[in-house]
Amino acid sequence: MTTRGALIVFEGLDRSGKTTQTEKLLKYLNENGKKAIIQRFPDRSEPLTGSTIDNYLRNASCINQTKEAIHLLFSANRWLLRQKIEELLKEGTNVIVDRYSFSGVTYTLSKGVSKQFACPPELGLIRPDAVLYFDVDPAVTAKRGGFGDEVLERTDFQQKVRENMKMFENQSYWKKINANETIDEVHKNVCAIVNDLIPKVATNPIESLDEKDFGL
Ligand code: T5A
Ligand code: NA
Repeated sequence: MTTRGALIVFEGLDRSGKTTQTEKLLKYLNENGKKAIIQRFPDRSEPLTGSTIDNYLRNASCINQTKEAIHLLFSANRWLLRQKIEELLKEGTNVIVDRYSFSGVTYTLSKGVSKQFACPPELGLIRPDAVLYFDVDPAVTAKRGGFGDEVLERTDFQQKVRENMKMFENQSYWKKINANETIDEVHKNVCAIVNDLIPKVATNPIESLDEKDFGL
C-alpha cells in the first residue's frame, strides 16, 4: 500500500520566520530520504491570480475598497493549487505550505470583514495534518530584516492578526511554536513535530476543511 504524504502548514505574522523554517525543513526531510516540496501562498507565480496579488501587496493604498475582492483572489489562488497538492500527497510527497487559509481568514478579519464572508471560500480546501503557528510579538518582528516593505506589515495591523489567530487554538492540528527563539532552536522544535507526524498520518484519509475548522 502506498502511504500518503503529510500536509504541513506554517502560519504566523509577517517576519515570524516561516519562509526560513520551511526551507530548513525541506532540506532536513530530503537529507533524511523523505520526499517533500514547498508550496507558498500566495503563489505569486500562479498564472490566473499570482501577478494581481503580487501587485496588490506591493502597492495597495485603499484597503477598504479592495478587502473583499482581494480576499476572494487569495482564496482562488489556493483553489487553483488544490488538485496539485492532493496529487502530491497521494503519491507520498510531504507538502510544506508557507501560509494557507488561516492567514487568508485572519488577515481579512483584521481589515474589518465579517467571519460569514471570510470563511466560506476556504471550505473544501484540504485540511492540514498540522499547522505550525509561529507565535511572536509584533514588536519583535518589526525589528527583523525587511519589515515594513508591504502594506499589511504595520504593527497595529499585525497585533489584530495575532488576536484573530486565537480562533484556531482549539483545533487538534494547531501547534504553537515560540518564534522568539533562535533559528536553530525553532528548527529543532519543528523537526520534532514533523518526525512524529509523518508516520502517524500516512494511512489517514485526506480530509477537507469544513465549518468546524472556523467555528461556523
Ligand atoms: N496574506 C496571505 C493575506 O492577506 N491573505 C492570504 O490568504 C495569504 C496567503 C504576503 C502577505 O499576504 C498576506 C499576509 C502577508 O502580509 P508572504 O508572501 O507570505 O505574504 O509574506 P513574505 O513577506 O514573503 O514573508 P513574511 O513576511 O511572512 O516573513 P516570514 O516568512 O515569516 O519570515 P522570514 O523567514 O522571511 O524571516 C524574516 C526575517 O527574519 C529573520 C530572517 O533571517 C529574515 O531576515 N529571522 C529571524 N531572526 C531572528 N530570529 C529568528 N528565529 C528568525 N527567523 C527568521
Ligand atoms: Na514568507
